[in-house]
This record gives sequence, structure tokens and C-alpha cells, in this order.
Amino acid sequence: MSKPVKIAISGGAGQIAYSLLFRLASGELFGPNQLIELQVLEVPNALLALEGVKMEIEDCAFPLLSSIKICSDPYQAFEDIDYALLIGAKSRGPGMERRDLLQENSKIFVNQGQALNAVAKSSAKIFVVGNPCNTNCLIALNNAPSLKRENFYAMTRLDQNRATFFLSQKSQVSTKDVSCVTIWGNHSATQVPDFVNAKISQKPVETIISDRQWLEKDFIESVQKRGAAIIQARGKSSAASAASALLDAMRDRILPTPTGQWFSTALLSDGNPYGIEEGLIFSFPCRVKKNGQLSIVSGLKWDAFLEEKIKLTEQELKEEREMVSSILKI
Ligand code: NAX
Repeated sequence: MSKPVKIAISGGAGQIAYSLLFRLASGELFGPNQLIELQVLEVPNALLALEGVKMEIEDCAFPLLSSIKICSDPYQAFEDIDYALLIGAKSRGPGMERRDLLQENSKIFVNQGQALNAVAKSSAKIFVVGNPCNTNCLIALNNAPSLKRENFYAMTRLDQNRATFFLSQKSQVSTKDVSCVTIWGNHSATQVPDFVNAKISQKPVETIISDRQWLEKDFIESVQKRGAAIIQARGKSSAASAASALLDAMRDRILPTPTGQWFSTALLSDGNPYGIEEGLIFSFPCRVKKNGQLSIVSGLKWDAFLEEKIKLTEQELKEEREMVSSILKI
């Protein structure tokens, strides 16, 4: 057995964490020879509920789980961690503007960024899920200068999975035959699911789905609005699918990417090959080499339709950054 991998999870009493923690503790991500230590963070009011989750995890008697610690202090939760999964955030209340949500959540991510800076391993990888996840990730990164900037990610893997499903359903193939699905930009309603560069059975999507109108309208809107459709149907936001996507996102980052494929993650745009403004957390097609290095896949072509949409999502991210500029000191 190798040394335990230490993972911090914030929002531990929430619904995404309830789907995630058991799968993480079971060892499904890191395999049967890797011990796991969980350090779970919650707000003080939710610690009792989190204690209940902890008891349930203990009752699973997972052989690979060497410890689980719960707390409400990020300086304890992030101590010496290899990964932080930042799920906890306030949700948008009635009548709350996007700007208000950004302001509220920005305080959380300033505080957690500073805690990561002080106590996490400098090599720690940080996955931000709590919304608005791109800008929250930017705030955390900005407050954690001792960590590597390239190790901060905001999750667009759920959007990628949704796009993959819609393409497979339309073309009546298995999801395993859909590849190279990129989500560009923000995890929001302006995100751009890219059908121009995606492939079905190794061929360009449009050679299989010739209905361009469906691709431009129904496909893109279905992905953009899937979260809202789930809330409408279930009365609650996506949880198990978000947890599953987060495991996918971690796996994408840990393992080498199969030849000819890529995945989507939002990361710092500095030095990107597409001319996107620097200093944003923007979702790009990415690949991980055998040596563990992640890079943005270059050379994908945008047609005029895609380019127009990508400029809109870039603009939205610039506006979000502007709204929190006092915190970012830019
Ligand atoms: P829940 O409301 O069920 O759980 C959130 C938990 O976070 C609560 O238990 C709350 O007490 C805790 N929390 C709040 N502030 C905290 C802090 N400062 N430190 C630690 N814990 C804190 O929400 P859930 O459904 O689990 O969703 C969590 C976040 O994921 C939301 O912001 C949501 O919008 C976002 N999502 C992001 C997705 C993505 O693809 N990036 C998809 C799913 C989800 O919508």
C-alpha cells in the first residue's frame, strides 16, 4: 500500500458530496492499492448533519479509507492535502442577482484560497465546483500564490458529459463512440458545447448528424439548459451526475489522455493558443501527457457561428471578473 492520498472536500453535508464521498472512499478513483484520507469541511451549522454522513461512511467499513476528519475550519481541512474539491457555496436565493451571488461566494473563496496557501501541499490540485465556479476558482487561485497556478480547475465535465449524451442520443450510438467534446468558456448558460470539432465514431459530427439547425439550436440549448430542466423536474439541482462528473474530471487529470482524445476543463487562460483574454478561468480542450503534464489542445478550428458564441462566453467571464475586481486587486 502506498502513502494515503489526502483529499479535502468542502460542502460535505450537501447533496453533491453525499453522492461523492462514498464513491471516493470506496477507492473507485485511485484503485485497490491506494489508501485515502478524507478531510471534510462544512459551515458550523451543518456539522451535525455532516457527522451523520461520517457515521454512514464509517458503517460502509471501506478497507481503503484510513481516516475521515470533519471540521469547519479550512486551515484544518486543507492541511497537507493533495486534492481539494471545493463544492461548498451559497446557492442563489430568491430575487438574488448573479452579482450578489458572486459577492457572497467570493468571500468564501478568498478565505479558502488563503487557507490553501497556508497549509496545502504546493503541488495540490484544486477542483472548484461551487458556483459561479469559474470565477470562484479565479478568486481561490489569486489568494493562493504558493500553489501552482496551473493546478486550479473549475468543473465543466458535467457539461461535457451532457453534450456527449445528447450527441449519442441523436445519432443513436453509444456514448463511448462520441469523443473530443469540448465545452468552451464559462460553466453558465453562455457555455459553448462544440459540435464542430467533436467526433462520432471517429468522424466529424456533421458527417453523421447533418441537421445543422438541430446542432446550432436544440443541441446547444439542451446542454446549456439541462441544469434548469433537472431542477424543474426533480425540484433540486443536479447532484449524483455532478458527483460523477467530478470523479471523471479528477480521472482526466490523473491519467494520461488516450491518443487522439481530449477532455474539457476550465483553467487559467494565460498563454492559451486561441487568443482568449488572459487572467480568466476559461474552459478549453485539454490533454494530459504520460508525464502528468496538462496542456491545452491547440489547432481546433472555429467557424463563424462558434466564434461568435465563444466571444460571448469570454465577455461574460470578463464581466464576472470585473464584478470581483476589488477582491482580485486588479
Ligand atoms: P447543497 O446546497 O446541497 O450543499 C452545499 C453545501 O455547502 C451545504 O451543506 C453548505 O452548508 C455548504 N457550504 C456553504 N458554504 C460553505 C463554506 N464556506 N465552507 C464549507 N461548506 C460550505 O449544494 P449542492 O447541490 O451540493 O451544490 C454545491 C455547489 O455546486 C453549488 O454552488 C452548485 O451551484 C454547484 N454545482 C456546480 C456544478 C458544475 O458543473 N460546476 C453542477 C452542479 C451544481 O449545480
